[in-house]
Amino acid sequence: MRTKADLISDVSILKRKIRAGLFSGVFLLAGSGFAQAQSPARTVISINDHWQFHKGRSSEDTLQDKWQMVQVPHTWNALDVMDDAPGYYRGVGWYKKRIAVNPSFRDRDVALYFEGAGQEAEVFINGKKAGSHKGGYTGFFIPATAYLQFDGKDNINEILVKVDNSYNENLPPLSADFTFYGGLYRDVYLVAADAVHFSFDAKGSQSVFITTPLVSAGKATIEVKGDVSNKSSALRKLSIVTVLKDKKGNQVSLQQAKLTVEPGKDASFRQQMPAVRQPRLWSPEDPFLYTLSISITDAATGEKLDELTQPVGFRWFSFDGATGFHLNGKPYKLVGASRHQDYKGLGNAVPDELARKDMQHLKKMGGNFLRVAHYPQDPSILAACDELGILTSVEIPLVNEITESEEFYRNSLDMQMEMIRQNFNHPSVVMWCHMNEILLQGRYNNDKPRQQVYLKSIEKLAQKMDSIARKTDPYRGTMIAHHGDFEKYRQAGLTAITDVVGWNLYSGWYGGKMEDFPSFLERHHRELPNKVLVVSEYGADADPRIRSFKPIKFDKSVEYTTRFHQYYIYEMLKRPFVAGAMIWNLADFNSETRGETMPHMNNKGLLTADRIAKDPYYLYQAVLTKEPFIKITSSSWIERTGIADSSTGLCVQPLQVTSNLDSVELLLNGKIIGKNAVVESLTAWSVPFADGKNKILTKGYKEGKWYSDEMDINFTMIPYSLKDERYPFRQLNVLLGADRYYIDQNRKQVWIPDQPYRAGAWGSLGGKVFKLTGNTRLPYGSDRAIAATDDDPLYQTQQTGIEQYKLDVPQGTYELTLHFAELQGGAVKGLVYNLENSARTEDSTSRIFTVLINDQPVLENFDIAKQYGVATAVSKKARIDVKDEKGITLVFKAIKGEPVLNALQVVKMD
Ligand code: GCB
Ligand code: CA
Repeated sequence: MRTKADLISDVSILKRKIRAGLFSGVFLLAGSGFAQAQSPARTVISINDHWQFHKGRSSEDTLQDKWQMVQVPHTWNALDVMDDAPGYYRGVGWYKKRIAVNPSFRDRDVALYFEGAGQEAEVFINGKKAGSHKGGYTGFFIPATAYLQFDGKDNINEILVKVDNSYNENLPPLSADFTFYGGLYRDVYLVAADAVHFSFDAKGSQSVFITTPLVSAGKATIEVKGDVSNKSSALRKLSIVTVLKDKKGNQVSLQQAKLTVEPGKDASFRQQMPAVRQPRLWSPEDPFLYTLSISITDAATGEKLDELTQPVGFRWFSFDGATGFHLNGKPYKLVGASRHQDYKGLGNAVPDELARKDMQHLKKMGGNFLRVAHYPQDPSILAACDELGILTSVEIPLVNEITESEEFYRNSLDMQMEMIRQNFNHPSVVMWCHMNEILLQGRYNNDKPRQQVYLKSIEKLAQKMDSIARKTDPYRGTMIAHHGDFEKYRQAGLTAITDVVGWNLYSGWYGGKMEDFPSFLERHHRELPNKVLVVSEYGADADPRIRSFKPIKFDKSVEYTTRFHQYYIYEMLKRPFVAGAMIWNLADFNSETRGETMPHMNNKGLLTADRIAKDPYYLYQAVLTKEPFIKITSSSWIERTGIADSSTGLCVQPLQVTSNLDSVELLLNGKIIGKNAVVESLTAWSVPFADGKNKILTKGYKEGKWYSDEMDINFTMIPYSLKDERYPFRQLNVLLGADRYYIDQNRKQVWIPDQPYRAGAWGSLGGKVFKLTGNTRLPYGSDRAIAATDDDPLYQTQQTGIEQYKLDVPQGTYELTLHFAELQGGAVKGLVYNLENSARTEDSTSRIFTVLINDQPVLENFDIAKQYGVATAVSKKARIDVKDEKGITLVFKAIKGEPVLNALQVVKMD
């Protein structure tokens, strides 16, 4: 991985693009998150612009140049989570801004609304503390009236926000496979309401709660509850008027109720709306939304004092241990993904447009479900799910472990209540989830009695959360997501608590083999037949730059992961008792502590971190969409390379197509290669590629129509013999000790696996593929992040004990680059997700060697670790004139230990 400076330009370009509207698709929403349509009764306006920001303990660092102008959404961790230095800033940041408040707001009740601040916030208005909030993933009001200046030239007010993302043992999340970004990373609003208004809820909701207790095809009932505040000094007689309208604006139900509120007090109301006959039901296929407008009017004058609009979707659902999930009376398999909220270059400070786009990607794939994991996300996400017809579960970040303290419990329960109240009215939500893999970070392993106490504390907390969820919201299901240790969770009592039991399963990735997956499902069904089963996570990493024709577990190739998903989804589709399949994850996301081929990233996304589809995305599109679908799976792999066959001069490589048609054909440059049956949504051909452009067309037929996909593949042929006149030798890029291809996206170069030296061609002599001793997970190479490069996979594999490298190139001038990294030695931090204990101290290997190029010593007494450190990229470039028929020979002479070579590139210069 590289350093900050390189990244800054990317981020600012992206930000500029976003501001220039490049990403703003047309997308109109009824109630898009927190913001409300303006009404004379309530003004809601963002105050995202022109904040002054600085990092540090004290706000008194007032040196002007320390403050930097930023726009909200903002995080201070957009860059430092990607650099080579371990860790990221977890501390205090200050945001300061002056706002002019409309003089007319003098008679109103004003509050600030923060959609989210990571992870704790204190808000000061004109120098006085106005409020605070704990927890990075839910919104909160800061009542502001008492602190603001409304008059004359003093109506300029200073807002100062202290935000803190330091570790706090009493605040979830404590540890997790994602980054705990700091900052004001979601929208901030100013809300000005009449003195009488729907309460500024201490739990951050709109104080209006809609339920639909009975829904059928024939009729739907609606109940509305809420809270009203009277900040005026008089007793107020009010009427609450609730109107439900369909999409065309026709009124379908109306209710009014009287409410009297004492001065300075709050009062609650509850209304039963007249039932709606023959409601148009909400479903993924037809996400029909009604709009509920609820207003407070003065009973005497009829003046409208406040008004809110909320979406209403009529649907009913149920869960069943044998038959899974049912929506509107029909069995309904939930298939979708989880989403983290960050985006390439932006951290978690992502504008609403990009959040909504994520939901469009999920919908387009055919997904009908979003697991909002591992924490509540921006309000625009659930608003988009309501609109698009994506069912959801939402959870709080109780991940891996808990702290057994009253404060931790209180913060957890507060978060849960905020989550439920803030997201209550979204028809898309069907489950509240309490925890994720809470037993992963085992504690007290050497003190069993203490461990029992810890496990009891977790069970008690889970029980409590479950009963609170049921009481607060009787119409939704509850869930906990566990990791794949069946016995552990059952014994801890955690599988008995919720309606839905989620399992995060990774057989065939972190451990075991894919075939263990169905037996786990069967075991659950046998032993917990009444518990609804969802696979709350499954997935495998696909680094979009890594391809393999011999895919193997943990090689990070897109091909392995495509096969993994094909296997998993079909095993789940076969079993009606599996209610849901939740892919981990919709998009690649940041996890600062991770190493592997793309350090700091979790590559299990169906999309890249900038939302480019990887092969498994298309596979799901074929599996899930009803309309005929056909797609060249690896359509993003445009630059290919390979070695020519000695007789034909062509290079045969597989090409995969995903489709929901029964059979499809493949044509290369207009000539039929073959017609294949599609098996479980995939099929492949061996395609004889020629040097240069190869036109690929695939097509299939259904009910009188052809469906097709096409692409051009640029193939760079490597001659079988380097002196073959048909393909004048140009360039060769070789990865040693690897069975995979690496696509360097910046330089548009493809690196191919090494071969043992073959006369007339090229290859290594002596040595063996580097494999970490005692590691059962990695097929070859190391998973350590490599410093000083973006091309980590170039350096993560090597040939150890190499004696020679020979290239039988024709005469000419060449540039030869040798890439090295010492892969072993020192302490390696473990990653708890790798289940087997990956933390280790590796024996340091000392190696000193000399490299000769055509008998000339070019690297003498080369000691990689000593000169550059372990896991650091080193490249050495040399120019060579080949004047005879002997080509290039590299000789590696051991002085101490074994010589190594990680990658090699040779380019013909003339
Ligand atoms: C899990 C965790 C999730 C991780 C995922 C992974 O089980 O719940 O937070 O990101 O595995 O990729 O390891
Ligand atoms: Ca937002």
